[in-house]
Formats: sequence, C-alpha cells, structure tokens
Amino acid sequence: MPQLVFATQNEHKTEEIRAALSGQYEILNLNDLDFSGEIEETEHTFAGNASLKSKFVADNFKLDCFADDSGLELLALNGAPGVLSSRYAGTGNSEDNMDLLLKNLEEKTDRSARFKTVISLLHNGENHLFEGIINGTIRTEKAGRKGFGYDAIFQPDGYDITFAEMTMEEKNKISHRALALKKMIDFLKQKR
Ligand code: ITT
Repeated sequence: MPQLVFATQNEHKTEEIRAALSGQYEILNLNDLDFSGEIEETEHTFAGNASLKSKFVADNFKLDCFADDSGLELLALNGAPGVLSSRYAGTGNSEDNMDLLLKNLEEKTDRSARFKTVISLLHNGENHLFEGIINGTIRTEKAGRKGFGYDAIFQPDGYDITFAEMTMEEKNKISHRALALKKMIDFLKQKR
C-alpha cells in the first residue's frame, strides 16, 4: 500500500482520515515519524497554514505528504474563532474553547456557523489545495462525548444531533474534513 504522511500530531484527525482512506493508503502522522516539535501556524488563512505544514514535512522528511488546517467560523463573530480555533481561550483546552464561544454568543441571535478545512497536498513538487465546508448552528449547551474540539456544540444543518453525538462513521460522511479529503482522493485516483 502506498504511504502518505499526514502532517499532524492530532490523533483524532489521523484516526478520522485513516478510516476514510483504509485499504487505499497507509497514513503516517508526525508522531509516527517521532517528530515532537511544533510547526508554528503563523499564516492568517487556513490555506496558508496548511501549505506551511505540508512544506515543512516535504522539506524535512522528503516524503509525500498532505496537511490540513481547519476551524470554526461564525458570521456573528466576524469569522472567529477561525484560524485561532484551537487557541481561542488561550489554554489549549477544548472545554474552555467551547465555554468561551458559548459565552461570546450569549447576546447574539445569529448562531449559524461553519466548519472549514483546507488540505494542502504536495504532489510532484506542486501544491494542490482542496476545501471542504459544512454549515450548521451552535447549540446553547454541549451535547455528546465523541469527537473532539467544538464537536459537542456544533449541530450540522439537516440533523438534530451534534457532531459529538454521531459515530465517527456518521461524521466522516459529512464533515468538512471528509469533504476536502474526498476531493484529494479523487485527485489522487486520477493521477494513479
Ligand atoms: P494540527 O495543527 O496538529 O493538525 P489541530 O488540533 O490544531 O491539529 P486544526 O488546525 O485542523 O487541528 O484545527 C484547529 C481547531 O479547530 C481544532 O483544535 C479544533 O478545536 C477545531 N476543529 C477542527 N476540526 C474539527 C472537528 O472536526 N470537530 C471539532 N472541532 C474541530
């Protein structure tokens, strides 16, 4: 099976992508490569940060790789938390991030939100970008224990449960990351 490096240290994201690509690619992440340093996400866009991460792996490990950058965007908060999603509350803790978001939305009537992923794939020295978006709303209270990040407060449009109440298989059918990933897989299939 061909190997692809996913430039992340996040095991939840790796697990989601491994499930989606099972049987087609063996996915290694930065932990598998024994890289424990930090790749600083210094750009102001998802595409910029994803590209920075994939380039880092290609430069340092000389392996085929892709990276993603994702986050939650709210119109009522001018696009926040956006590229700062994982650092929103400043503690690196998902519960704190969700609590802060719920607090900042208390006075707002528009609770619509979207998760966005941009994947950067370095293929034959060229950078290809793939985007996935899922629209939904932010609940007033957390529900569910699965998933990670903001899953317990995000309810995708057309559903009456949050991402954290879905199985990984259910979430993987509709998530922002799954949509971007599907575009990358279609691209890779064409190239093989
Ligand atoms: P890496 O940079 O190591 O890949 P990360 O946790 O920072 O891991 P992202 O940059 O892709 O991951 O995502 C930033 C944050 O956005 C993430 O920490 C979560 O808080 C949130 N997020 C992204 N995708 C999510 C999802 O599917 N469900 C819930 N929250 C998500």
